[in-house]
Amino acid sequence: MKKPVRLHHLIAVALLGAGTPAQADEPSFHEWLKSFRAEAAAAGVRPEVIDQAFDGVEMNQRVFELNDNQPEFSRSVWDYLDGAVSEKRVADGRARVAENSALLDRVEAEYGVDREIVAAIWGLESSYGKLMGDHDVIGALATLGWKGRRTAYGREQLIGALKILQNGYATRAQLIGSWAGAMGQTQFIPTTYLRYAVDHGGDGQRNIWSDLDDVFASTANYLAASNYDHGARWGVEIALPAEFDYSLADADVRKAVIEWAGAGVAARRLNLATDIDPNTRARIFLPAGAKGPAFLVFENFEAILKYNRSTSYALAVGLLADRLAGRDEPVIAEWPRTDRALSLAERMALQQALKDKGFDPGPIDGVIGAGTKKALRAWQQSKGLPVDGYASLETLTLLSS
Ligand SMILES: [Ca+2]
Repeated sequence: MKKPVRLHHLIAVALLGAGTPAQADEPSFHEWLKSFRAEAAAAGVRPEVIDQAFDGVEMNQRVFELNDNQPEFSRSVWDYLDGAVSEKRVADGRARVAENSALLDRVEAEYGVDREIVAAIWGLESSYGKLMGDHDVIGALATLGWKGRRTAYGREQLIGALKILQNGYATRAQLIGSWAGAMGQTQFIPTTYLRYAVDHGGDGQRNIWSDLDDVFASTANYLAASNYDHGARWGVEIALPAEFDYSLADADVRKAVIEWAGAGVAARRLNLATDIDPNTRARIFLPAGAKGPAFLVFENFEAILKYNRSTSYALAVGLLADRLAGRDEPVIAEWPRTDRALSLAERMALQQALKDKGFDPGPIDGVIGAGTKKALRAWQQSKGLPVDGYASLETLTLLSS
């Protein structure tokens, strides 16, 4: 029984950095909050704004649990897509798009962002305005800023939230949102709000909570700033040639569509040679590794990733937008539904194992991002395995043996 013991040991070691163990010299939440006032003041927040914002603020223990269970990172991609692009969400989305058609058209014309993409983000972020989160944003961000794995994020966003109050963009009571401080129907975090929220309705308020003019325009404005290409697709499902070199399915390997077609890559529904501009830059994305569906993704996929760095999220936005646009194109290839998603502890154990073997995955944070995938590919290459960079339970077991 050597293997399981080794795996559990790795998980236990990785978890040491994950939770929020109390330490003797660690400040209490309120002690930390008091000390943070100087940092906020140095960032230009007036003392009376800080007083008002921090009056009665409470630590939010749920924040830590929710941070460790983000569905777009912790669930398998097929499981996540079943919920994110459910038939109900498609039907609700079509109804909400029809109701707001004129406004979505105006926003599309002004910002050059396709209305279905704006609507799909709206659907994923808040179920079209129905679920905006019910956490006190100041309390949630102060909790993240106090301790745990995301203190830098929490502190930066807390200062952002204080600036929103200082500038009079929102009242203290309005600052309600997700456990991570994402607010309103677009779920903007404070720094995103400060940079990209717009007053489209013209009433002087950037109201992403209840003014659909501002909700749609702010989302479109953010995507436009992320180089969204109007009228272009986000991606297409593809079939890979036999004997495909999976090391080419890498976020850093971008080629013109014509080059991919020349290498034997074929779209499942379109003709790559005639239906897509042959010079379009694209990369191959394998959400579930070599065993699952394959996609060729374009610049708009990268723009959606600026909104949320989860590739499952970006894929869900693209697939939902296609459905809202009337393109009923379910994914053709089968997902490996018998696999299960790795837990946070297992993802961290996988990163630690890679690091121990000399393949640097970057920070041991449980996020399987570009750094981890690169390290995983290098390890797979060294073992003569398919180089798909996919973090499965099978991979973790092999790494731990
Ligand atoms: Ca407004």
